[in-house]
Amino acid sequence: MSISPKEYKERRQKILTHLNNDVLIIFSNFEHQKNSDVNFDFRQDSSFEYLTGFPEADSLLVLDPLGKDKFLLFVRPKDRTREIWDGFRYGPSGAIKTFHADAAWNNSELSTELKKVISCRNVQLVSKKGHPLNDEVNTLVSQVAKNTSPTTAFTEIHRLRLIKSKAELDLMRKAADISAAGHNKIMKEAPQLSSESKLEATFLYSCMMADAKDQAYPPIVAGGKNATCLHYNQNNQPTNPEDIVLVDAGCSWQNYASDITRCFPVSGKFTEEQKAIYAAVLKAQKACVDSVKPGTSMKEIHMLACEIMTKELISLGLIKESFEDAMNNRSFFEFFPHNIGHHLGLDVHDCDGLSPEERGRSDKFKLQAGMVVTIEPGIYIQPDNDKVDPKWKGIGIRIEDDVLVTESGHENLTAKALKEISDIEQ
Ligand SMILES: [Mn+2]
Repeated sequence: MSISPKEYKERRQKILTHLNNDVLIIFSNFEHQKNSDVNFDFRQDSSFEYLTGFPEADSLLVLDPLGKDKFLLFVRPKDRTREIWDGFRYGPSGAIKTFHADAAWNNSELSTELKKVISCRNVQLVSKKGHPLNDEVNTLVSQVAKNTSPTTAFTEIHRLRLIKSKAELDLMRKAADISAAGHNKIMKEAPQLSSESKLEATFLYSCMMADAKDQAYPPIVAGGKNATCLHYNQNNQPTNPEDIVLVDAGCSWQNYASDITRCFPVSGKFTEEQKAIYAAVLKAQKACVDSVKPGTSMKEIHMLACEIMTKELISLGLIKESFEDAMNNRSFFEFFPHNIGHHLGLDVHDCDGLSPEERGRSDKFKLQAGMVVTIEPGIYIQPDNDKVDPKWKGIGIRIEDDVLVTESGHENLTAKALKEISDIEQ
């Protein structure tokens, strides 16, 4: 299971067609130092990955629609010493043989070979500060290219990435299944685990035992009031039996992300207040998942969540206004200060090369079959919210699934992760 060479080629073909006569230059990612000679885990640049599948740092992709050779790569040279220390490198010959580049060179040949391609041409380029070739490429472009063009091809790549192919969906299903199993495992083992760290370890263990070594983003494992911090990721506090734990975690599989949030009581039993908030979020979440279909917009789904949760918050006495006033005043915002969800794919917050409107904040942009979005309403009652009865303070609930838009409606890719109150308590 993986993306075929044919599919990579089709992706490049679409971008080559889009370019007219421009040359496109895309940097790979580069190694980021953690300390001394230790680097952070390397992760390929998503758009570079999308068009090449080439996994190495310090590379450069050039697409030339007018050239005899259209798919060009500059890569790290074969180097016996570096390979003994750091591992295998494909080198230019591997880039051609395994990744089907039309031509490939060592990075050191950049000045002569790239110069030939871009001389007197319009170039589309997004700089990547810190990449070892960044300065050289920018200097060359300013010296020998005709001009730089607006970077429409980058936007186009993100537009293509919005719609997932069958092969991409297979990878995303795999990631979703592994993550769902991880969530179910920690839910089950939580009563025996006394800290956020141990819960996180259990999730990571479950993923890695399924050979998913990478997480799509750092897990959020938030006990008690820590769950009211949206991107809490210290994950280092003890958990108490009376706490709810919010776990927002998802592995990636061949760079494709999953993104699941579940909340459960450490003891296995919700208190009345926890259960009431959980039920309110679950009601909104299920209605929103059910509303996913082609032709609807993320904005509409967001408003549905706001309406349902506003009604619930009014009936629980947390909002003390009429429904109309509460909606007009956006009173829900204090409890639900984020969007209903986001696109999911190579990136956890996918396709950020598109405007927020095109990613879902405008009614104009409708969901289409093949898109994958998260649906993740939440209610967070800040510990310092003095307008509410103290019994509610510090409760934070979010429930998140990954939902594929299909021709006929939707498919919940993460339905296997338990979320019904009775299932959780069992
Ligand atoms: Mn998410």
